[in-house]
Amino acid sequence: MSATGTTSPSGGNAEADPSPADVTTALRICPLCEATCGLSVTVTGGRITGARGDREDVFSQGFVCPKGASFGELDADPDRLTRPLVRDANGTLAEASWDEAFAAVAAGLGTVLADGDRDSVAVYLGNPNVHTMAGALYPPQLLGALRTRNFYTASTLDQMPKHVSCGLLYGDPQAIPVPDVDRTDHLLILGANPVDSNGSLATVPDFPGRLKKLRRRGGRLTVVDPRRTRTAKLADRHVAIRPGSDAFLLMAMVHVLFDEGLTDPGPLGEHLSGVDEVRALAADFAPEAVEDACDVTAEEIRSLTREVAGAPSAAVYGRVGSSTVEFGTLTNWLVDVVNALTGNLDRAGGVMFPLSATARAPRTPAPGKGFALGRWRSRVSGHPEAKSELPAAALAEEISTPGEGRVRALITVAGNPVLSAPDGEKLERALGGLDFMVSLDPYLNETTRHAHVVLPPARPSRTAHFDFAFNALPVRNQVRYTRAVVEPGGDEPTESEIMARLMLCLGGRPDAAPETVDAAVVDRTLGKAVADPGSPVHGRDPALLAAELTGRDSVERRLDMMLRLGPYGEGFGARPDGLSLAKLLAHPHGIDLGPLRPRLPEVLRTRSGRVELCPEPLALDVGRLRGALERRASRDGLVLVGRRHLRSNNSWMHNVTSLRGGTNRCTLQVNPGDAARLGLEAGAYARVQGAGGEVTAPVEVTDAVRTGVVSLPHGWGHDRPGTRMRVAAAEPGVNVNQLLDGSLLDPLSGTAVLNGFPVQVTAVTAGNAVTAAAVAGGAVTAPATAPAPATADRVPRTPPEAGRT
Ligand SMILES: Nc1nc2c(c(=O)[nH]1)N[C@H]1C(S)=C(S)[C@@H](COP(=O)(O)OP(=O)(O)OC[C@H]3O[C@@H](n4cnc5c(=O)[nH]c(N)nc54)[C@H](O)[C@@H]3O)O[C@H]1N2
Ligand SMILES: Nc1nc2c(c(=O)[nH]1)N[C@H]1C(S)=C(S)[C@@H](COP(=O)(O)OP(=O)(O)OC[C@H]3O[C@@H](n4cnc5c(=O)[nH]c(N)nc54)[C@H](O)[C@@H]3O)O[C@H]1N2
Ligand code: SF4
Ligand SMILES: [Mo]
Repeated sequence: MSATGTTSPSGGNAEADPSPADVTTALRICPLCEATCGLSVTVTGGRITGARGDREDVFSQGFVCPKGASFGELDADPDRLTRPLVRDANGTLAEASWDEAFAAVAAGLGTVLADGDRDSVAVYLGNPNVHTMAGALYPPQLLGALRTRNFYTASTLDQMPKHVSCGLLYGDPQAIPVPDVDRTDHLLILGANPVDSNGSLATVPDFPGRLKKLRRRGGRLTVVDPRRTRTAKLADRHVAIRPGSDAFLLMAMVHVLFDEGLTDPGPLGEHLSGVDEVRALAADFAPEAVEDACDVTAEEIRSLTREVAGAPSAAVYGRVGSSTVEFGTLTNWLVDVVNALTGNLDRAGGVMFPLSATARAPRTPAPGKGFALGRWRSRVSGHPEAKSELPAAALAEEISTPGEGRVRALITVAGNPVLSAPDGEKLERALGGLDFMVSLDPYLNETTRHAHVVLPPARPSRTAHFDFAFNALPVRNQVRYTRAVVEPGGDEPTESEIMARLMLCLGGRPDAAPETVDAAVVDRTLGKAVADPGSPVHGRDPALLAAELTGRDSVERRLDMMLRLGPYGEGFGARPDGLSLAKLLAHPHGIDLGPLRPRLPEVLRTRSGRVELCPEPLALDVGRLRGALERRASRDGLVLVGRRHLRSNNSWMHNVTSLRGGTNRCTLQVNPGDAARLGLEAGAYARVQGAGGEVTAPVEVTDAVRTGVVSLPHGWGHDRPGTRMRVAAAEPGVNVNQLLDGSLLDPLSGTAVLNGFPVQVTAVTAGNAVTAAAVAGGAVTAPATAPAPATADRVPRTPPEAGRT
């Protein structure tokens, strides 16, 4: 195993001295959040011993956060699996060879598929899929081969409302405009906390620094959030809205825009349809009509609207807190409606469509096929599909409800839905009843412990990185690629190789070479390209083009092909200065492709060829919003919202010692007024009850949350037996999603309502019958006896049911 540097002039990874004591530096793009910072890592004897921001990175320019700085520690986590696990005849998971593991996958999936029901195999793709090359390259083929309708991802726990609203507005669910943070005069953020999360659906390295720069250059920052977050603290104006009511606020802003004659779409106007329909829909939502529902005064709504409309440029940006809510799709739509009506859609300083180096090259604008929703429905509850996905919240019932079409096998890739999705206990019971489950994951965790086969990918230091997903969302167009920092050993397949072999298992060829999967894609893609009159390679011989591809493995050759055919590509000789893998390797710190540029109408794929500002499904859903207005104003119970911590990442980074502790704890934040009313004391325990169960967590009294709102972070609850995340298990926290029963969804997108749902909170006192076990199970304090570290070869098949506390 040799450490390799990526800073040689060739950009390649010049072979370094193989001596284990040798210290080299190498570049690696950080895969831990959407900011995609360039890291410069120190490698000592094949191990990462340091990580800092790469100052020469064309995009992140040296920025790094505590998670990126802990890249080496995460990479070397001793709890990370290094060999596959296969469940033996006794039902215990034991280490096996890769060939044995793939044989077990081929047999397990083969048996279920042999019955001829393609929907019986479900796929769940978790969040890190968007942070790996493999997650972009193989799932489309995997799903194409399976042709299952049981396709689930973390998107329906996150951003599906944005895909649906963009699909309807622009005809393409991937056409997501991002706030032009560096040039805007006014940034209005709803339900996002980029100072801690570093942004999402907006790839913005050093988001906090850029917000400070915005303020310094005289721009305004407004933050709408029921919590006074670290982002809100940077703002000129913080609007502590009542959770779940952003759709009302934005509707009222639209109302004011029309009412006060502030609409001014500018040059965008000629590409817009549906403006009058939107005006009519907003008629009922005057600020005075919504102020009680939002708990924001009509006066403040009006002045906020005037500020946004009056700014030379403004960008409205909403994320998780505006998405995983009852009116998530409406809210995401209204964000872009305000952007469009104020002329800020597709202009510098507004929100803009990035252009990735591996995207399809721009074409002459023309009407497209549009975006269809609800082409099929889920078997049990009849949820409509969105983007071919069914709601993650419905996976459990699709497994556990008998009948034709029942899910009997599950493939999870980089997902932990037992903690991330509503009602993990129900999902766990369902997983226990599967005929077969395979998980591609480095950890034995709350979800993967149910698998029959666990396939751990090579650690990130041994994996190349290219951001297929996030290069489509950057605040500035750019392209970067980093090769593996340490050469993978022979028995450490990369995620790409594992995914390719998984595909081959489906075809009954578990032992075929993984490269054949990539070669087939290359053949198909080039075959299409040469047949396309708009392509620079039109009419050429695909076999000769394939022979031109460079790269040291089949994945790199695919990347080379995508770069060459892409919008900045060299087009196989057609544009000699253009991009190719070789060119990218010659620029190890990346290539800046310039500021975002207007892209309308070329991005549009709607049937009309216009921005359809008032699509019918959304117009209909406004009826539901109107109905809720009455009920809302009078509601006075407590609702729960989530939060993210800078040193945490969903459910899977609680195992990194240096990121733990301090303020990164699973506490229930309560406003002092509510605490006094409910008799809750700081440090004492509170019982939180919701429709799906209850949890017990320590109370943190803070005026950072508004009244009527409590906050508990997600991704905790590491107290299950049979997992192997020893550091996380020592301080497990509680699973906030156990408070949900999975029935509360944004109906258009199938996205779970994870924010702004009703809870009851009571103080836990000696007298009110909370058992010691309940507190220990849910406590954040280390239980007297930490769960024994589960060894991989002693994991019970059906874990004892956790039972609700
Ligand atoms: N209450 C509440 N719930 C939430 C949220 C919330 O705000 N509040 N947020 C939601 C959001 S935004 C999201 S995205 C979802 C996330 O939902 P999931 O994606 O289901 O959950 P994660 O916790 O991100 O789990 C990631 C899994 O990937 C594994 N992993 C890490 N790196 C790799 C890798 O390189 N390869 C592979 N194969 N596996 C890897 C980890 O071990 C872990 O098992 O959670 C959602 N759940
Ligand atoms: N450090 C860290 N970084 C992360 C992650 C992490 O877990 N930790 N996760 C990554 C992932 S998967 C994602 S998707 C992104 C998410 O990135 P963000 O969307 O920035 O993340 P959150 O911190 O969940 O911000 C949501 C905010 O919405 C607020 N909120 C809740 N309900 C409402 C509401 O009804 N209205 C309004 N206006 N606000 C509301 C919450 O108080 C919270 O501050 O972060 C990514 N980056
Ligand atoms: S901000 Fe995100 S990408 Fe940058 S170092 Fe931190 S975790 Fe990595
Ligand atoms: Mo997410």
